[in-house]
Amino acid sequence: MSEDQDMGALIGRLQRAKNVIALTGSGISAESGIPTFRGKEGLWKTYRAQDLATPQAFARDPELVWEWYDWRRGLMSPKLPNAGHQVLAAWEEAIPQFALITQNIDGLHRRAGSRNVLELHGNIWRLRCTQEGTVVENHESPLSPLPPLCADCGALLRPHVVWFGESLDPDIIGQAFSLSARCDLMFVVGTSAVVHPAASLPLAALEAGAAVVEINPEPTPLTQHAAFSFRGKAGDILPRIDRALREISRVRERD
Ligand code: BJW
Repeated sequence: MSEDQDMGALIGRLQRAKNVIALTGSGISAESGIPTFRGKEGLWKTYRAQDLATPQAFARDPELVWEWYDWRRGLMSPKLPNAGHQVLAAWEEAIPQFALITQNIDGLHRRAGSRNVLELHGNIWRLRCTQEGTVVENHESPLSPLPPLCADCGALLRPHVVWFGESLDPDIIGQAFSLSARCDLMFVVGTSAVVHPAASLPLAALEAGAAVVEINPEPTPLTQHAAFSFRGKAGDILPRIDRALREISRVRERD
């Protein structure tokens, strides 16, 4: 199928769909200047995940882990949402049953205007008390003191993110699975689709008979199952899909 035919078929599916989901990963923020994890320029090329993104690493050396997160907060702080985030924010308004699920912790979907975002892996702008479990919003960059301490009890704070080997918030992942099991179209944007349980969401959607639309410059383990595969950057492809959708809706309204 040519890309034009693909686009036409996708717009047809999108217009007929009752429940639409977008599942995003770090690739959607790459064009905002935030590094991904895997791949040529990914964070895990320079840092070992097990040294930084596990509860064991934090228990061993909280200062080292906090230095890394503080560095990433500094890097993310001036970054702005890109055209890909903006299209998904617009779809929340334009598509009646639309849900946005992200693995990203950078907060850029909310900054783009998305209001209902299921953040599977937490948010780097929130800190959690290691004693009391209370969560506070904090945008200070750089953080002082480092590592930060709880204002109420003085215990160590940790980033409110999900590390390897930790469970996801059961409410959030529960909602994500129940939405996935009743969607008819799922966009999977900018994720290598290897980290579970997030990578199981498209599989749940497929099992329920949904069509998966993958947007990624590189193939992933999901590609073979995708009904539509757009090999390119989210900041190019999502606006193209959005323009095609608006054009067809405009023609329909006119006729
Ligand atoms: C573009 C682009 C552009 C570039 N446009 N695209 C079942 C099977 C096997 C293992 C497990 C399993 N269940 C659980 C596990 C263990 C583990 C896991 O999945 N490991 C795998 C690696 C094998 N999962 C867990 O531990 C999870 N916990 C859990 O399940 O608890 C219960 C349990 C524990 C242990 C055993 C069994 C059960 C927790 C996972 C937490 C992940 N946390 C991180 C860090 C968050 C905090 C932080 O940022 O510091 O989350 S790891 C990292 O990976 C981050 C991401 O959200 C996540 C996914 O990465 P993502 O977003 O896909 O990024 P990349 O870099 O991988 O891909 C980027 C993509 O973008 C690429 O494809 C590019 O091509 C593309 N791209 N530019 C569009 N412009």
